[in-house]
Amino acid sequence: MTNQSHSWSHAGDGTSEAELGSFKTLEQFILERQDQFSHSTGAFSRLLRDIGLAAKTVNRDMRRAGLIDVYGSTGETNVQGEVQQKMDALAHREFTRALRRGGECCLIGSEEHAEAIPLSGTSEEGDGKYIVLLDPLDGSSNIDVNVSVGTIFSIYRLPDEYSKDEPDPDAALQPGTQQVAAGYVVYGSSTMLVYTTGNGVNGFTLDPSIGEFLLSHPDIQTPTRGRLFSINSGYYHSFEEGLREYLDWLQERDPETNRPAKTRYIGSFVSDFHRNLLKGGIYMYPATEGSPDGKLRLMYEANPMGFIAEQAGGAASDGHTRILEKTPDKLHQRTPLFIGSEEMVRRAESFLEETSDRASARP
Ligand code: AHM
Ligand code: MG
Repeated sequence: MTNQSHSWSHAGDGTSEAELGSFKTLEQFILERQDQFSHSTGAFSRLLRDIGLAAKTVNRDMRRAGLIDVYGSTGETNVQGEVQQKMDALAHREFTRALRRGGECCLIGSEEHAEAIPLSGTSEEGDGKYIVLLDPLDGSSNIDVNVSVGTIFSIYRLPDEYSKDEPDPDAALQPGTQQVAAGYVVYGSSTMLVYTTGNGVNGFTLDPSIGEFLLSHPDIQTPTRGRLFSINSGYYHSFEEGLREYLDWLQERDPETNRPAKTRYIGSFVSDFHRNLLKGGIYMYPATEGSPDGKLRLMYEANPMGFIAEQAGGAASDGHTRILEKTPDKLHQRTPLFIGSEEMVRRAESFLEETSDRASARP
C-alpha cells in the first residue's frame, strides 16, 4: 500500500494539524476521474457524492451513540429474522433518503428491507440509471459496546431492458462481475470510505473538522500472503472436515511459512475485512451445520467486498467458486465466504477441494 505523502505543520496552540491543502477531497478525486471519460454525464459522480453524504450523516449519529437514543434494538426483526438495532434502521433511512433526494438511483436493495425499493419519480433531479444494494450498518450488534461497524455498498447499472420509471426488482439480480462500483465505510477509530470502480482501490479518511473525506490511502494493494485469519472458531465442530484441517494447518508451527498464523476476529465484517486488506489475511464465514449457506449475504456483503478484494490484488471465493461469478437467485441470498490475500484464499479452497474429493471417493 502506498500512502499519499503527508506534511504536518504545527498549529502553534500545541496541536498538530495536517496541511489539508495537500490532501485531495473525495469530491475532487471523483471529478478528476470523471473527466477521464469523455462521454460522462456526471450522474455516477453525483451518486457517489450522495453515498458519501449519507455516510457522513450516519457517522455523525454513530459518534453520539450513548448520548442520543440509538442504542439497543427497535424490537423488530428484519427479513433475515435478525434483531434490528436502532442504528440499523437509522442508517437504512439515511442512505435511502440521500439516494432518493439525489435522484441517480432507481432501485435500492437493503439488508433492512424485505423487497427492493423503487425510487423513480421521487426526485426532480438525476437520471435514475443506477441500482444500489447495501448493508446500511454491518456488525450493528457491536454498537452498544463501542466496537467498529461499517456500511457496505454495491452499484449496478439498470440494464437497458428495464424501465427506470417502474424498475422491476429482478433488475437487481446481477452477478458481481457486473458491478460498476463497490465500497464500504468503516466507522472505526477514524471513519474511512474505501471504494473501487474497477480501476484500483482508494481509501479516504473523514476529517471531522471540515466534514470532508480526504484521500489518505491511494491505490491500496493487499499482500498476496498474510498472517491473519478471521473466523468464528466457536463453530469449529460444525465446520466441514476440510475447513477444520485448514484451520489446524494455520495453527501449526512452521517458521518457514510464517506459521502459526494469528487469529483476529472482531465480529464486524467490514472492520475485519479492512484490517486484513491493509495487513494481509483471510476472513472466513463458512457453511456450518446449522447454516449450510453461511451467514453473509451475496448481494450486499460478499460481492462488493469481493470486487474490492480483487481490485486490491486479493481474492474472494465461496470455497469452490469465484464470488463475483455466482448467479444470484434472490436479493437476500446467503453465501459461504473466504476473502482476502490470494494465496490464503487459494489454500483454503484446496483444503476444501481435497476433503470433498476424499469424501466422494469413500465407498
Ligand atoms: P449483520 O449484517 O446482521 O450485522 O451480520 C453480519 C455480521 C458480520 O459483520 C460479522 O462478521 C458476522 O455477522 C458475525 O457473525 P457471528 O457472530 O456468527 O460470528
Ligand atoms: Mg452485514
